[in-house]
Amino acid sequence: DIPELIDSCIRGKLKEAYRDTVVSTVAQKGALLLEDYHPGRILEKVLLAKPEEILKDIEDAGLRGRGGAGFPTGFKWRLAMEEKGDLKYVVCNADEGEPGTFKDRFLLHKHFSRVIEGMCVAAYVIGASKGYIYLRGEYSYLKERMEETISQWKKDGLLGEDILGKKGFSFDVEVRMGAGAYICGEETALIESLEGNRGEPRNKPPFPVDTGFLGDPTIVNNVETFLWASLICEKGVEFFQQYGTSKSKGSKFFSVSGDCRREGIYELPFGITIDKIVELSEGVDIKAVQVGGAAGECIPKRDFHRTIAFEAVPTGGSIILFNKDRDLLDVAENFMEFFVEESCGQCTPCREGTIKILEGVRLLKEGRCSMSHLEKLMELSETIELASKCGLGQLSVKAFKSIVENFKEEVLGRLPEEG
Ligand code: L3W
Ligand code: SF4
Repeated sequence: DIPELIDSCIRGKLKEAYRDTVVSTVAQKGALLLEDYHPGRILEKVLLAKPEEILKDIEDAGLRGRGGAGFPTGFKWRLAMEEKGDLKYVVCNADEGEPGTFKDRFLLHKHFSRVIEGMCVAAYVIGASKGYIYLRGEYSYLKERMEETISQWKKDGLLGEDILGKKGFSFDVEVRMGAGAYICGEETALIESLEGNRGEPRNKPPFPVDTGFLGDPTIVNNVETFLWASLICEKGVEFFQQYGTSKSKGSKFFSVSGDCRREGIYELPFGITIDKIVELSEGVDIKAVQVGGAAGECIPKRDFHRTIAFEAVPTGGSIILFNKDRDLLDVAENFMEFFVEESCGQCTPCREGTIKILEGVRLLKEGRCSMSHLEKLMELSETIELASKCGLGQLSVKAFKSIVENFKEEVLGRLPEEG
């Protein structure tokens, strides 16, 4: 209901010129009912049930990973649960590094206990005894507070041996720092880094669910995924499913920034149109919206009817608005510089290809790129997508390609006349 959405958005309007404020279209019924939360209460309930019953709820809810790829969380947990062995791990991917994404920072700051509780639920389901939170290097200022909360959980018997008196259920959590490398958000690079190695992606398969941290079964989930898992256990499957589409259930946290009056964190239902987000955030003269950060698609105004969902336009949470005065080649250049800098250098298509695309974008900006060179850049982009080893390389050219394809007039207008 659009009027109701706008109304609740305005009531939750940004109270301060700071991003840690939530605007929500689902404030009345969504995750923002977090105020009545008491650490450990969900866990008490969970420990009365069998791990299989809890897993069934996560599966029935249709929770999908909130980090970007949307892999079914319940299925991932089931694969890890079915693995044999005493040592299993739960890893929270808090290496939020996608340009334009800052929703996990908010969740770690304001709702960290929820995240720990979600990790405990996961540990109970898969039979893990140790958890790690891999925190983005730039978020080091959150570490002390997070560790204080973890200590309190230990004091309260919510972490440690025989949690809440449940014989045999022991689980401990530790914060480990990243060092500012975007690639460490890729789960296998993250695991390498946790092991003390250089953060470089591994080949997949094997997947971490069977061969993860130190070679043992490991689940890696995004911060927000754990938060939703705890909410599903607390409020039930129906609560979670009240929003969303048939393939992307629930609502999601988004970081909205760029040329709008209300930048901030938004909790919005999957299935929302890009148009609606522009309207809610009070974007002015918006000609393009970048969905999914540097690794995402640049959507033109004529396509703002498209919806945000894993089966439509997917995102881990980053939405950046660009107004009519922005040069989208500046945007492409900025993103390509980012990937050149962040490529781990392990495979050639990504290491060398991103440099070639960046050079091409600069030629385009200077009006020195011929049509045939542009065609070669598009071909090279496909090679990079197909031949790169990990998501970073595969998605590194998505923004560039979508800018060329979706803003043809603007880009072709930059070719030299003879081109
Ligand atoms: C078991 C199989 N598990 C897939 C698991 C896999 C992973 C998840 C998604 O990320 C996006 C992109 C990047 N058996 C499995 C299986 N899995 N098949 O499902 O896997 P995948 O390969 O589809 O995607 P991905 O390469 O993990 C691609 C973004 O994620 N990205 C992530 C960054 C996230 C953060 C964060 O959460 N803080 O930084 C990194 O590349 O942009 O959108 O768990 O194991 N047959
Ligand atoms: Fe490293 Fe890029 Fe290859 Fe990924 S695609 S392994 S980031 S060089």
